[in-house]
Amino acid sequence: KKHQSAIIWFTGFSGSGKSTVANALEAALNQQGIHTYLLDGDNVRHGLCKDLGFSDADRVENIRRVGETAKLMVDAGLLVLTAFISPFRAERDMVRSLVDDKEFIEVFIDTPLDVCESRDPKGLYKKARAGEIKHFTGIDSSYEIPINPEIILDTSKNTLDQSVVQLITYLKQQHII
Ligand code: GGZ
Repeated sequence: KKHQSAIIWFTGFSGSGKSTVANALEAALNQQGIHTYLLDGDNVRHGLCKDLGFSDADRVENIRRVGETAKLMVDAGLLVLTAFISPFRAERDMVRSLVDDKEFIEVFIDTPLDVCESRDPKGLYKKARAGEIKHFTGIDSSYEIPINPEIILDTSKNTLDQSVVQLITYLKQQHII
């Protein structure tokens, strides 16, 4: 076996860089022959969670389902990466409690909101400011910052390569890869 199974849980605002960093990390891991699966809005919110929106209750249920799915994948021996805003501490901690201590790696993508908003790759912040989208995280829906994340990254201060190197270094130190 080339690796230990674990959940690498990315959390942060829309536009913070979660998916970008998770995708780059996944590519680097796959290059080393490590079998991974990346759960994100693209493959979850159109299927498993397509009945859910962005109310607090729906986000709680979204993260619960993603967490339980990630746990099953850990049982199957995978290194799982997840990229969801996951704005609430209680749900992130709930997922942490589903697996062994060293199997949950919380990665806080601590890119400042103003940077995320200026990136606005899908124009969603603009719509939220205009009131066209309600309950948008950072505008009129809350984000609870992680208290003890295993890793903190700020994609406005570090390059993508630097972020990936920091993550790979951590995974090696922890003997996960
Ligand atoms: C936050 C929203 C919203 C609202 C649509 N609030 O940048 P994106 O587009 O690709 O990432 C955001 C994604 C967030 O879905 P998650 O499943 O990660 O959220 S949570 O963990 O809170 O359940 C954004 C888009 O969906 N989006 N409306 N109101 N993000």
